[in-house]
Amino acid sequence: MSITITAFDRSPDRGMGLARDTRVRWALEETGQPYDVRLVSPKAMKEPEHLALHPFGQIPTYEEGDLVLFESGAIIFHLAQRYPGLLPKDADARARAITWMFAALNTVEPPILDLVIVRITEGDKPWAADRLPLVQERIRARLKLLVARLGDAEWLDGEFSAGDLVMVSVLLRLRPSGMLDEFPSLAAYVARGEARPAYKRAFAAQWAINAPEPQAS
Ligand code: GTB
Repeated sequence: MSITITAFDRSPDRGMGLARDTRVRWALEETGQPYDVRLVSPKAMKEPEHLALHPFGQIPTYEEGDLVLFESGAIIFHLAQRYPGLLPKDADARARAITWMFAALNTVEPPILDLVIVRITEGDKPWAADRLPLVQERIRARLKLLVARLGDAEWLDGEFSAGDLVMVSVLLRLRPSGMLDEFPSLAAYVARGEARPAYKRAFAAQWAINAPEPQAS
């Protein structure tokens, strides 16, 4: 059954790989599944055809035969359950890897998204300057504990898993702010994720669509 995902026709990050289709592409590459991409404009995302796939009018979506999914975490979880490569065989290790997926999405990603909101989306609001340090401190508090748990390990729990894939993808969103570099062990952890051949293929595929046009001299 062929797989089709959706992505921005032109990602606002201009190819940095921060839009959420990249993590889904990465999971597809890790599990060795070929896939097609349908590019969607911001306007088309809010039209009935796309809303039938994604109730909130966003990307990414996932279609495989009659199965339609949305939410990057759910899509990655589906791929990890269906195809080998992203979850350990041992039941307890598998449950722990799934726990890390949830931790990345529910505990680490929210304060990072708050930072994006306060710096960019609401950066011109009068409260933004007061709110910024509060959000930054919440992120630091959380990441200090993540650093402690990761320790000297290569990955969060034994072999690389879907938990690492989602955590690395979430932490990547912090890079443009410079805050990732405050945590060298996490920056190195993210770099290990980016060094995986599957990540490189996923990044290159989205770059091919989103890379800025060369400027005429
Ligand atoms: N919880 C959902 C998931 O994980 O799939 C969130 C999906 C989501 O936020 N999708 C965004 C979207 O469709 C694109 S990825 N937005 C359009 C809309 O809501 O109308 C978020 C994103 C956007 C831009 C950057 N960037 O420029 O760096 C990074 C990430």
